[in-house]
Amino acid sequence: MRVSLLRRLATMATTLGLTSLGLLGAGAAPAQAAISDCPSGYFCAWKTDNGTGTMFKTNANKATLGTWDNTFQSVVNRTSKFACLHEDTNYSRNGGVSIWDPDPAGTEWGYSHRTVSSVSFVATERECFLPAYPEWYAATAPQAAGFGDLNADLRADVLVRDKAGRLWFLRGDGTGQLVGNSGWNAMNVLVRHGDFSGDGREDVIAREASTGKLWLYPGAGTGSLGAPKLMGNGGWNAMSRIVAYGDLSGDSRSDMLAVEKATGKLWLYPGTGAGALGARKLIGSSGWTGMSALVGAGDMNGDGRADLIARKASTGELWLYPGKAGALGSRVLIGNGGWNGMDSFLGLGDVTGDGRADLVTTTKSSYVGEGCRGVGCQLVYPGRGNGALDSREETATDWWNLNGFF
Ligand SMILES: [Ca+2]
Ligand SMILES: [Ca+2]
Ligand SMILES: [Ca+2]
Ligand SMILES: [Ca+2]
Repeated sequence: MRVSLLRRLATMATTLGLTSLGLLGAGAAPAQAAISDCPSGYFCAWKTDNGTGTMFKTNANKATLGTWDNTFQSVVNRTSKFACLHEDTNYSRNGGVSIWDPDPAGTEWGYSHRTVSSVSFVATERECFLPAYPEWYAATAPQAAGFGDLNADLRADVLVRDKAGRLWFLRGDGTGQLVGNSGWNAMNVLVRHGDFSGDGREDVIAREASTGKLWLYPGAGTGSLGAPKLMGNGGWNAMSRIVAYGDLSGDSRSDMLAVEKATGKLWLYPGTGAGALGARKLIGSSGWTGMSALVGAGDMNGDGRADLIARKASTGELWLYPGKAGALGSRVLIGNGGWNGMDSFLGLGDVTGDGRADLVTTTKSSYVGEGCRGVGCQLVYPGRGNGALDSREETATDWWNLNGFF
């Protein structure tokens, strides 16, 4: 698996080099009379560098280009999708690909390379050179973790939101399934951890950016989500972080934590087990806005209670706050700096198959690892079962050009 992933990374580097070259021509002095011949909704190309002469146009994928093969010189993309110009036929991602953003108004045209042999139209830039969703592999755990596993097959799952606002369910075997067609970009928080509705299936909680409302999307037990139910009626945009945590209150029902932006207070919102939240309780009096990541990671220290992992922004340290009945205990340092190089943190339970909860991250551009560098490396930090983490393992290189994972 790793070999093929690394090979793909090398391919991407080539791809991106060509992409930026392909865009160098954009914005050159337009010859409006001819470029404007391209109809709305079409991608058009010409063999000349000023859009004169015979015009090629299409609004559908073209696996081969016939007499137009290797002739595109100036191009404009008046479709609402990304146009991928592949150097090879059949939309091959192995050769170079240059990408033209959707531009329905036809205001930006530019030069191509006379190397284009197929054209495809996709919803996200990423799909010009990678599958819509990344590969996710998880080992089968010896027992259910109670969270991180939407379809209850003992393998930890990930939900991925792409830049087009679609939601993908990654079941842990490298495959993915579309579970949300559109609209998910309207949410500015997406979290999950255990069952909030009371049916034993893991659910998703989302905050709607425009209204500050909190919505519960009940899990169907398959990776799909049911119709949303209102869980919090406005005001949630006052929270800088919202974490689906697991049970902290001690009643075996999943709870939520939230950091209040204005005060830095940490609040516990006990889940009722019927899709609602009870009266909140203060569990951290100040300073929580200084944390740049909060993860409901499950039971990291082996005492049977869910714990919280937090990254301190100023130091890049990782702290474990052990869950007690209705409160958090004294914190323990589990990562000694360097964690600011991480982009996302995922608490998914046991992904390595040893029965102990692990921590999964993706990286920022500053990351330099053994087999992957830059943005979008995926790392697994196996939990030791006593709160500590083992050394990272680089598990994938294609977790980038997306819009969040949880
Ligand atoms: Ca549920
Ligand atoms: Ca509870
Ligand atoms: Ca614990
Ligand atoms: Ca594990």
